[in-house]
Amino acid sequence: TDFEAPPTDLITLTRHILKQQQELGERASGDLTMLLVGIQVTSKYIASNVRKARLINLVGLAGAENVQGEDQKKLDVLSNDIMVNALRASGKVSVMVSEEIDEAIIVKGSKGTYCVVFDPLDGSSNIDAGVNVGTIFGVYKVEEGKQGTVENVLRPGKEMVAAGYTMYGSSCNLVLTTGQGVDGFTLDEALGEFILTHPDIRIPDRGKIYSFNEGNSLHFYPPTLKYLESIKYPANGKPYSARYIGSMVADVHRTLLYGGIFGYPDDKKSKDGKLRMLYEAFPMAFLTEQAGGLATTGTQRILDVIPTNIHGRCPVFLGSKNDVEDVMKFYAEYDGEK
Ligand code: P6P
Repeated sequence: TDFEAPPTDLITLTRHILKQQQELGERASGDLTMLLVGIQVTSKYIASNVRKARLINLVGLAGAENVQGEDQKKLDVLSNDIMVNALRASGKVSVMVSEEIDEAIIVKGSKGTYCVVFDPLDGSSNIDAGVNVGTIFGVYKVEEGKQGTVENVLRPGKEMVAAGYTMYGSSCNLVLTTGQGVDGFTLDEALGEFILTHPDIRIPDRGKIYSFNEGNSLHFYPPTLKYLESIKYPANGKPYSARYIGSMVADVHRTLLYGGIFGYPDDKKSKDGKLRMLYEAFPMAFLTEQAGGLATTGTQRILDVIPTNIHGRCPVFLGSKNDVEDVMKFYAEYDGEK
């Protein structure tokens, strides 16, 4: 018969995380598992709100009143509140940094041993147009014997123990690394479970797509301009294709799956670029490297950069190994004005 029996050995995100914990044996306390399960719940809740945003008038500017006359919450404010409350409730977190909040949140009296940095709804300026948006998060472990303070998050991205994003689009995809490769999950809304659909994501060594906002070309430094020239007018007569969604989670997700390069360079207008280190550049660089790609500022590995400010920015070029190496060559040759 052509009836296909439903799968009976579903690997849910929870099962996947538990398996990784079991593989770590005694070394794993289970705290990271509980933390990631908590983050998973926030992604499901944000997904349901993004999905119905227009229907329940959740898009648009904060401060306006909705039909019930309540203070309307912009979707990213709502997403932020969901994450802060869930992370606090997990009891595993001592420090939080959110793109939506100026100061770091030190969780009073927490015995939590993790610090979570996150952008609750990255790309939300696109949401009114129905473009994919996402949650990006990174996790540091509080160093032995230290109290949770802001210093615990002013650390290079290479010290993160986990990172991931959830993309809210035609389907809801959660992509995660705990330093043992990258795995992608798709939300089955009927089950309310993230199901493993993209095990062990590996980015191709070279792609055919470049993803830059070329509207900033007027301000680009020569290495960026020369690199773009080299793939738009290549000697082999086969230019790259341009794809730019303007929502980092969507542009990085496509880059991880299809290969190629995503860039948000520093330029004369934005001396450090636009993307934030802690909760945009570091998590995406961690994921990219874990998938076999590279992530550079142009002159140094992104994961080696040490932030001095929790909302500090850095230039980003990430994606297929060979494509990112091409960019680095143009930067290495350049000794001009920066
Ligand atoms: P631009 C969205 O606002 C965001 O922070 C990232 O998600 C995205 O990659 C970038 O900014 C887009 O910036 O200047 O190209 O609109």
